[in-house]
Amino acid sequence: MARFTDTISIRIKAGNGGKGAVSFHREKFIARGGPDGGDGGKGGDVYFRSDIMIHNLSHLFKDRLYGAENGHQGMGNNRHGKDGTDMTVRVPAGTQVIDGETGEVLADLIEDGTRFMAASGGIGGKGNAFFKTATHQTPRFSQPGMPGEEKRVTLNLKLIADIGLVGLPNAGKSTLLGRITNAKPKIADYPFTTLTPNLGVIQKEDGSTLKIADIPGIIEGAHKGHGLGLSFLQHIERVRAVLYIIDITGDDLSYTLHLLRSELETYNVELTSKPYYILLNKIDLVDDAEAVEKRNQINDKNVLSISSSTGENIPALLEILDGFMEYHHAS
Ligand SMILES: Nc1nc2c(ncn2[C@@H]2O[C@H](COP(=O)(O)OP(=O)(O)OP(=O)(O)O)[C@@H](O)[C@H]2O)c(=O)[nH]1
Ligand SMILES: [Mg+2]
Repeated sequence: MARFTDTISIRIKAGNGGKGAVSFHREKFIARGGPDGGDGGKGGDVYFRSDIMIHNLSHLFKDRLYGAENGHQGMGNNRHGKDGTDMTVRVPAGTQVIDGETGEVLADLIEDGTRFMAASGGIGGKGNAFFKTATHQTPRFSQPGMPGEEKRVTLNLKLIADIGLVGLPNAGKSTLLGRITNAKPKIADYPFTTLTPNLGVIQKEDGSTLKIADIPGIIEGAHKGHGLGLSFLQHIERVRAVLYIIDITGDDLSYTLHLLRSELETYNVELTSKPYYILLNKIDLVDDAEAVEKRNQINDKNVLSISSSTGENIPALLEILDGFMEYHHAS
């Protein structure tokens, strides 16, 4: 699996403008032709373009220079130089482009296919033909091209998902993601199997999609850096709804829920005011009596017991997810 990269700093440089040409018209039997040096071409621009097929920034290299082509020189016979080819850096949807010096957010490429010009190419210099005047018929000079813009930018990816999965390590978040979306996350019977966020997509029949983010497990004290900390919560900051995944075989489910919520709250209180559902996972491991007793430990109406392994109650979960999307559109 490609490494998940949250943030990276790179350099960008637009192309310089091409130099204008110094040239004089030559033709048989015409002794002294006029100036015919064409203008230089414009330097290429540097763009960032969001692409939903890319999920992280790991294809980019830290501190590398991403440059566009310089404009070509003007030529004789009034031919203009070719413009330099643009450089387009593809980034995942959800990438912020931040000015490396001022820290200003230059662009937030949320929608798929959004293009942002981050550095513009220099214009080409004028050829000597441009400088011909009534009193100065034979200018022997031309303009150089303007330099292309150059800067350092930091790219910061905040995954864009509709729904975020939150739970203790080993609760079955990744198993659930693998069951209901196209994602194939790593699943294992030990904590912190997931080290970097996974994004899964549910493709609906009407053509719409529902994106779900599976993030590393959270433990008590995560806000103090315990476990993997909380920084990856930035990837679910923009979700529409949160699913708390709790292992039903655990001891005190109410405490687990409280712990998850208070960690989220410490990070960003908005996360706990979003629509949510509590999923008691691994129901296949308990008998009916225990399932009822565990369910009653949680004093909340938004609770559903499921099994990510056997698929029990997954259809009901999918209906709840649809409800979240409608809720969002209505609000
Ligand atoms: N019996 C049963 N086992 C499950 C169920 N869901 C997940 N598991 C098992 O629980 C273990 C942990 O599952 P994961 O999906 O890796 O858990 P996670 O929450 O993503 O864990 P981290 O990535 O470490 O935070 C694996 O051995 C899964 O096979 C379930 O519904 N029933
Ligand atoms: Mg996992």
